[in-house]
Amino acid sequence: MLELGNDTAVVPTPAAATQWTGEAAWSVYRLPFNDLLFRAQSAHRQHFDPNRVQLSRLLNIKTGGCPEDCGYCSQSSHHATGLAASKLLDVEKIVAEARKAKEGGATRYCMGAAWRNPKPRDIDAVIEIVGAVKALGLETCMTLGMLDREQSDRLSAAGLDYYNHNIDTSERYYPSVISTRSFADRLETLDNVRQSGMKVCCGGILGMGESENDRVDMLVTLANLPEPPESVPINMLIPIPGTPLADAAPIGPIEFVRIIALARIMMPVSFVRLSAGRSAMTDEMQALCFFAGANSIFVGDTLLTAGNPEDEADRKLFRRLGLQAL
Ligand code: SAM
Ligand code: DTB
Ligand code: SF4
Repeated sequence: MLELGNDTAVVPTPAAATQWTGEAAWSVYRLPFNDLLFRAQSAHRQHFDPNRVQLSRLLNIKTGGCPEDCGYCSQSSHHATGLAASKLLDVEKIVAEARKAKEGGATRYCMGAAWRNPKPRDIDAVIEIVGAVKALGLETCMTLGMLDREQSDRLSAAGLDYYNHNIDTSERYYPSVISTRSFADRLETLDNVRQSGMKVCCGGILGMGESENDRVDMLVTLANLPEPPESVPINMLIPIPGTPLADAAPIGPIEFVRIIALARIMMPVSFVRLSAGRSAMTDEMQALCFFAGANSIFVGDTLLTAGNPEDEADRKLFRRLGLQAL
């Protein structure tokens, strides 16, 4: 249970380049809500325009049939979700979708493939895709599973701007969600991506039955990476029928907003993305997330396989809140 701290003056904030301890992060997390949000909004204003939100758009370039057993995922071949598997999409189809995304205001195009890791011929194909999407003037991001150093070097040389690879939860809770790869495997790929010179997009999912401590510890791992990720997606679990987490107890909105605020305080110069799960959030909850320091979203009515708010709903929300696309 959350115990509210009542002495805000003694709550520590590590100086830049200092490692966060679990205790320090927890003592910020448990601040009275108003103090936590004030701190998060103050940190946000030091580094960002508080009324600008970066827009990314996703495309699933290879759907389903994935050999990993991630307990949340519609695309795992271990779960009977009824999703049909596809092959890698043609570059022409991807470019046509990317062009529409750009016309809709997205500045970054994120492409996901349901692979454990890319095979050599997959890398050749995605390198062609990176070049074609970049030629439209969009930033590119890909999430293709585990990468070895040679693969990440090749993607970096091809001009891929970001690589998304989430740690998903705390190291302690990770084996309750995924058994086919380890937390250490995730960190190894993140290290390869960083060493290759690409920007890192790394976050996780809330609402998988983890404790509040697990959520805070996930942020401690992210903030303590040799360099924090430039982009931190915070997903709210979209429960998928047929997966082991289909009936997970939903996370409360206040607990969700606390984690967004803590992410903003612990990684003040990173973009914090309010990612999957917005369709199940009220405008008020999203408004609180933006106030707590979220400054990026996915736009478009589909994420990879699951739904996301319609463009018109997001336009209306931005008008109501006076927000503008970055
Ligand atoms: N196969 C690649 C991998 O796992 O690294 C990339 C695709 S994977 C679908 C990208 C991320 O989406 C996952 O790491 C997870 O954080 C998020 N995600 C997947 N299914 C989700 C769900 N049902 N609800 C919320 N987030 C989800
Ligand atoms: C991330 O953290 N969230 C995005 C992106 N990275 C690739 C994916 C969300 C997937 C939501 C479930 C689905 O569409 O299947
Ligand atoms: Fe595969 Fe990624 Fe889904 Fe895990 S999250 S099952 S690795 S597509």
